[in-house]
Amino acid sequence: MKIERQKIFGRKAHEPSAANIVFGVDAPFVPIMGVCMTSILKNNPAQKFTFHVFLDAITPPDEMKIAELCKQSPDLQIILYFLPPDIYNELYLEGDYTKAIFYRILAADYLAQSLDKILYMDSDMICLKPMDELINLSVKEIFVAAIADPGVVNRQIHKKNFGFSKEYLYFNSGLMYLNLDWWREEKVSAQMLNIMSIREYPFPDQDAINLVADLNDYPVKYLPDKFNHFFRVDGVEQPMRDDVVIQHFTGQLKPWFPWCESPLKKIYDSYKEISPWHDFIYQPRNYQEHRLMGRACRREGKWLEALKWYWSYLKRRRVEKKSKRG
Ligand SMILES: [Mn+2]
Repeated sequence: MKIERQKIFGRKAHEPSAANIVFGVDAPFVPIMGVCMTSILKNNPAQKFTFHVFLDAITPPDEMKIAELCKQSPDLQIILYFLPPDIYNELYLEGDYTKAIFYRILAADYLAQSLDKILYMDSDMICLKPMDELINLSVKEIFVAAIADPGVVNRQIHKKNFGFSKEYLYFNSGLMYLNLDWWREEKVSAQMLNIMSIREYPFPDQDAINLVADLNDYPVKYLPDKFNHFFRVDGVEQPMRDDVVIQHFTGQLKPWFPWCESPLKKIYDSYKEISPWHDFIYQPRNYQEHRLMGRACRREGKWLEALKWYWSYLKRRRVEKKSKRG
C-alpha cells in the first residue's frame, strides 16, 4: 500500500463507536476541509469521530490547526495519511480538478484492511444539522449509499458517450457511504483504475465508480438529497431548504471566495469563524480571480486594496496571456 507515513492527532486509541469519515485533499485545500470538520463537530457534539485524511502535503501552520481542533474536541481523532507526491500522475485530469479527487480510491483500499464501512465526504461541504441518521445507516448487502446526481442523472448524452446503460441512476461521488467488505471482495479500486486508464472522462473518479456500479449491476442505496444538497446545478443556485443536513458547494463559485455573494456565504463564514482557520484568506489563482478580488474589495469600500488587486490583475493578465500564446 502506498502510504509514506501516518500522523495521529487527538485521541490515541481506536474507538469502535466512532464514526469514520474520510477526506482526500492537497495542501491548499486543508483549510477548506478544516471548516467542514468544524461544522460536523459543532452539529454532532455527542458523536465520536475519527477523521481519516489522505493527502500529499500539509503546511506546518495547518498541522498546528489540526492539533488545535483535536484539543477543542476531546473525543476526536484525526489521522493524516501521507501519499507519495508522484502518486496518480499517470491518470487523465481535466479542467479544474486536482489529483486529490483520486485519493478516495486509495483511502477505501487502505482502510478496507481495518474497517467495514466509511463515509467519504468532499471538503467543499458543510454540515448544518445532526447527521446521526446518516451515520447509523446500514450498508450491508449494498455497494454504496449516495444521492442521485442532479447535474448528471438526466444527461442522456453523457450516459451514451461513456457507456452507461440507459436506465442507470448516476450518483454523486461527493458523499458516499462505502461498504468496504464489498470494496475489498470485488477489487473495486482495480476496476476503477482500469476504467480510468482507457480514456479521459469529464468527471474522472465519479464516472469510474458509477461505471463499476452500472456494469456489475451492484446494489446502490439512494439517499434523500438533504444529505448532499447541491449549491449550484448548471450555474443556477438551488433554493435552500430547512431540512438540509449537508450542504455541498458544487459548481465553480465557492463560498470561501471573497466575491461570492450568495446568502449561504454568511452561514459558511459563521463556521469558518469558529474554526481554527478563522484567519484563512483565499488566495486568487489566476488573473481573472485577481479582478474579482478587486471587485469584492471595492464593494466593501476598501479602495486602496481594490486598486492593488486591479493593478496586479492588469499585470498578471499580460504575463498569463503571453505565456499561454508562447
Ligand atoms: Mn465537491
